[in-house]
Amino acid sequence: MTQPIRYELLRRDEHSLARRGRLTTPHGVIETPVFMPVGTQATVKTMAPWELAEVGAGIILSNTYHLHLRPGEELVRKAGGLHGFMHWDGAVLTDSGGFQVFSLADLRKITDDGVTFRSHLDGSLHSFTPESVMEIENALGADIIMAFDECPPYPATREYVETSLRRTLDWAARCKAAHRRPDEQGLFGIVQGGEHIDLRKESAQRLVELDFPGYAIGGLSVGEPKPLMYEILSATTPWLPADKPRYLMGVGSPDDLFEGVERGVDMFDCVLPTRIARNGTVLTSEGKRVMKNARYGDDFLPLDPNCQCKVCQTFSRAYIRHLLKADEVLGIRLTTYHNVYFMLDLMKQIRQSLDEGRFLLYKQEFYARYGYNET
Ligand code: PRF
Ligand code: ZN
Repeated sequence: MTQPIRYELLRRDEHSLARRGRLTTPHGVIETPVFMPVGTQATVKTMAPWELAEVGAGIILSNTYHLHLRPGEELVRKAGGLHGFMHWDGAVLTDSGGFQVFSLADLRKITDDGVTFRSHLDGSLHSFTPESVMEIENALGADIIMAFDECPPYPATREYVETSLRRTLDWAARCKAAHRRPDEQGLFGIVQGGEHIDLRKESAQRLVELDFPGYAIGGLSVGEPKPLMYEILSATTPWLPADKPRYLMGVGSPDDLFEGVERGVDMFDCVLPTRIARNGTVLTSEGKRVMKNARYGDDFLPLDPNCQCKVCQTFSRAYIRHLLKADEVLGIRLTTYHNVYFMLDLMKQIRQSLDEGRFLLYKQEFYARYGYNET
């Protein structure tokens, strides 16, 4: 059997745990560290797949929970999987629903077998088990699929986190056993354990014994202070094998990318760039800008004068502000395009700084210009 997902460690940073690597998938080679734009419903909101390719996306994320509820995995399978359905020939990763069920669904009931819940769309009754989630993810056909896990809330009692972790570890083994397309889709395990570093260690070690082609770190950025998140991250990545990719789930503001890379993370996803774009906020090298602000009314500069994206090469702040104020859909298309370009370009700069052995220096420069305080 050939592994569908292969990771090559190209270079380690001398001053941190940061790594430069390369991920080979059935739909392309991905340079890491990488940022994955979020396409929850088989679309990165407002962006056509050719635009995703244009801004340099190599892999996007989609969601089992949403696609199971609508339009259903059977339709997606018939269309040739997510790649055929949405006409995206880059790589795709599907999250397992182990997070969305807990954040979106109603009347959840969790047992050792799985979770029953009511759809947030129409109240219909559903159940997810490790076996049913693998069946759905096999039908959706992403290159990387995630194990079904429970993401405990923050804060939670240690007792709760421990019980939940036992269940998540058991579910990881059941997912591995139920995966029917192991030579086409790589299944990643997910580390949980809340804020408890001994549980994080145990979680990582037990998953490594199960031997996955990649490991995710879940249960972070769920309301805990950022310094605590970074502390848990620092205590987790050393327990993961150096020759496999590490994915920090649902985390990816510009500072999170630097802090995560510094601690040995290779993959990130976050709705932040696309979500804030739709309320008119753009990311720039000098920090965020709220584009409906009156100060941009007669400002004919680009969104970010340091950005090479097509939007910044073409349109002014004044025009984009006008579109947003008039609720013209082009407005949020342009802010989304720019924000996704910004995140992908930022990660490209991070990779280049790693190649040239100046990652921490670049981090310092970026923070100074963006307006973050060094941590
Ligand atoms: N588990 C899964 N997906 C996730 C998370 C998790 O813990 C998170 C937490 N940041 C985001 N997405 N399966
Ligand atoms: Zn731009």
